[in-house]
Amino acid sequence: MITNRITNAFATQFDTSDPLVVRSPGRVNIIGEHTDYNEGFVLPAAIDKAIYVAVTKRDDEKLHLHSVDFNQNYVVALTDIQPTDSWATYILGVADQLIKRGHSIGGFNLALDGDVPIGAGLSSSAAVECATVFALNELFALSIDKMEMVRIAQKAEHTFAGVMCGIMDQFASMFGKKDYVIKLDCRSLEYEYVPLKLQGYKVVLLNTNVKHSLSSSEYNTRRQECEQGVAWVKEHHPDVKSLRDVTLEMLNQHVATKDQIVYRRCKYVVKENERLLKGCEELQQGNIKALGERMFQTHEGLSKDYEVSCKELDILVEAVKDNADVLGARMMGGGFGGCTINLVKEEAIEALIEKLAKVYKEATGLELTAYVAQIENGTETVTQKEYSHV
Ligand code: GAF
Repeated sequence: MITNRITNAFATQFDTSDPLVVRSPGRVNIIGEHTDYNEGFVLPAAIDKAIYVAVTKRDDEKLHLHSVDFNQNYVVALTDIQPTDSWATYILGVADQLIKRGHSIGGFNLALDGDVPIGAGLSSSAAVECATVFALNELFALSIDKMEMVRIAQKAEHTFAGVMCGIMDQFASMFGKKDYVIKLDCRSLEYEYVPLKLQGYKVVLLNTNVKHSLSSSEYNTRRQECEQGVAWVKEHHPDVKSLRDVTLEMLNQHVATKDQIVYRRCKYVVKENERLLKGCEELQQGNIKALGERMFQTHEGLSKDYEVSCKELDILVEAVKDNADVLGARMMGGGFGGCTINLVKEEAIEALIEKLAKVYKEATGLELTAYVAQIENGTETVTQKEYSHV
């Protein structure tokens, strides 16, 4: 168990026991991709793969960090925190945000472990940030509410990882609820828990096991392209603040004439918001077949218009398109690698994975990894009882 492993590693590294242990999960997103930073809607859920941190206070003003996975240490003074290109940057980013926002923290020991695959589009970085901010909030009794913790985690990603992400990943990790997806309005931050009732179908994640290096630079470029589209519409409609307020008609009139690439990006986002609202209604009505079809449409848009897919993801979606046991499939998260999310009939999962692994290997030479995702609670403290192995 990871909780045992992390507490053992903690005791070995820091020569002290009984740390506070916090678990923060990765996430899936059923539909609503690249809509969060456009003030649209998303439909994510926290899953049963999670990051764990174990923390204790130190008497000095230093941060002593240890990654169990990498078997590496990182030590820095509180006054000297800088971004790095290692796993430590997400933790340092959170500490930096806390300090900048005037929260009083001292030195601490922190061990990091977990089973969220890195680079799989399941938001391992958001999970590290959320686990860290939650743990430090407890450790130093900072009284920060959950929504503010989400903002701190998101800002850490912007400033220390350089990805100008929206709020979805950190929100889902922090606010997840067992067996529910979250319909989040990324403009007002109002949210609703919707039961994920899949009637004999399961959420299956197929990991391409690739992460193309473009992912963060292209992500930031997409954000700018959307902002450009909004700026052009705004010249004629001053009330428009984001793509949330934009219609296809506005895009046809004011953006298509200026730049076809920006037009296609914006068109995808406007349509995706519509798909999410309809797809969420369908989920609530139990019409998951219709929701599944929308997932295929989302993939088409992400691949052709938003251009954040890649050969490996397209192969996996194409391979299940005409399979009666798969209601829907699409790439998930930022893109350029990572996982596809699939709604698959429970009895058919094993055979499907076996078949796809062969197809994928033949087409790409790569191994396919598959997970059946369970929907779990968001960030929480792991009690002493849960991790004690005596
Ligand atoms: C990444 C980002 F971190 C999210 O904010 C979101 O934009 C997602 O890509 C795409 O929907 O996971």
